[in-house]
Amino acid sequence: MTDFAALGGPPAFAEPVHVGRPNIGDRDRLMERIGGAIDRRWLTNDGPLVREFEAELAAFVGAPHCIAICNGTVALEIALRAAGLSGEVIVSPFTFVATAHALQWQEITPVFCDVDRRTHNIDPARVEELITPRTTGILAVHLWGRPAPIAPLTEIADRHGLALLFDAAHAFGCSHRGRMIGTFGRAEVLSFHATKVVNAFEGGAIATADDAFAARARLMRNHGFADYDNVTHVGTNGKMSEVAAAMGLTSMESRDDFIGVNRSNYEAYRAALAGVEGLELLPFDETERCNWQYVVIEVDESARLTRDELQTVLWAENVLARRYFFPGCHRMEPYRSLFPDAAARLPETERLAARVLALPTGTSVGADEIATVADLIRRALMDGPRLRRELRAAS
Ligand code: T4K
Repeated sequence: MTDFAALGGPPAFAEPVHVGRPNIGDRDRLMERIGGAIDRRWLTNDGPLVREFEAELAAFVGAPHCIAICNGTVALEIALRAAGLSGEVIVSPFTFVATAHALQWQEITPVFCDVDRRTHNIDPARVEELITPRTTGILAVHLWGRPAPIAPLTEIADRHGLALLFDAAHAFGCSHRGRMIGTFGRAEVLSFHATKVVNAFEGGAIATADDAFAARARLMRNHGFADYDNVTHVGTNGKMSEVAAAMGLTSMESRDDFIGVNRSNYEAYRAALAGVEGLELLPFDETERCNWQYVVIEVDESARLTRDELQTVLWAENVLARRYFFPGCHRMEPYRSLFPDAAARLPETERLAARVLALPTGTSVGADEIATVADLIRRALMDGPRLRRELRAAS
């Protein structure tokens, strides 16, 4: 056995092993669909592939309306607008920065609410104390595909007359109490980015049961055009292209296979990492549907390396494990400058942002890679004191 690459040994992998390698479905079907779009000379603007993709999404999620959008971030922006939000919106800081940016981009103030240390989702017990006369809504994230506390948030939103929206970018294909994510709140926003379980290269969607909301979102997606020459609403260009929908449809056809691979990858990590001191693999509720898209470990104080030291060791081995979501939105600009005292109010977010590491999974990662990654983690933590000493001496 050679030494760790961080200490001069050869890396375990010759090529980088990424967290977000796209799942690729049936190439022939994809090319056929793209060819059809080219033959039709209909490339974007509510084309037939986009409509078919929307119908597939609506049937799968069980939402009356699924509006395909060019990406998840613009889908969030349009959903916030269609819900008429302004002033302040309560949101988790432990998320991809797009969640907060979608608010700030529209001059809505994101009010960061701390998360629950166990679920990593917004803590409903902390939401109410952040409501002010300027609050118009709550934007909750189903982080890692684990549903946000939907029932308590719904109760709080109803009692205070607030709109409740969900950032479901991680949760396509997941369920809560037997009901699919995409059917809760005023609307839910999905992402079909290349790194997601189902992808459209870039893509997103708004799922809602509210007819008027859906009609507004559709108008806003296409510059507010209700008809030729007739603009009835402020809007943007949130349209999905036919090429993106071709990928989305093809990806949907392999969805169950992708989820199956994610699940077996997760189980392989679980078996290989069992009993490693100071390390917890984030669990999922196995009584619900789950996309198993993120394999997330928490490295706690009893581990022999910090999360950052472990990441350094893994990166040297070409294992590009990611510190999702470090350092927390509240520590990124413009929020760091706008809310310099936020960290003190967000102890659980601070704690998690220092402990969490996402490991490579998806269809480009197989049993051998997982065995090697898990073995590296196990050996690194066992050899922690020596690694720490030598890494410090070298820096
Ligand atoms: N809300 C939440 C909670 C989200 O997580 C996201 C997106 C959004 C909203 C916004 O949805 P979109 O507007 O993106 O539809 C990546 C993704 O770009 C982003 O979509 C995703 N969340 C986030 C969690 O991950 P980065 O900054 O980590 O991307 P990057 O370029 O570092 O890529 C991640 C890994 O994937 C790298 O190791 C490289 C690998 N990769 C990436 C791409 C694009 C590939 O191997 N092939 C590829 O084609 O954000």
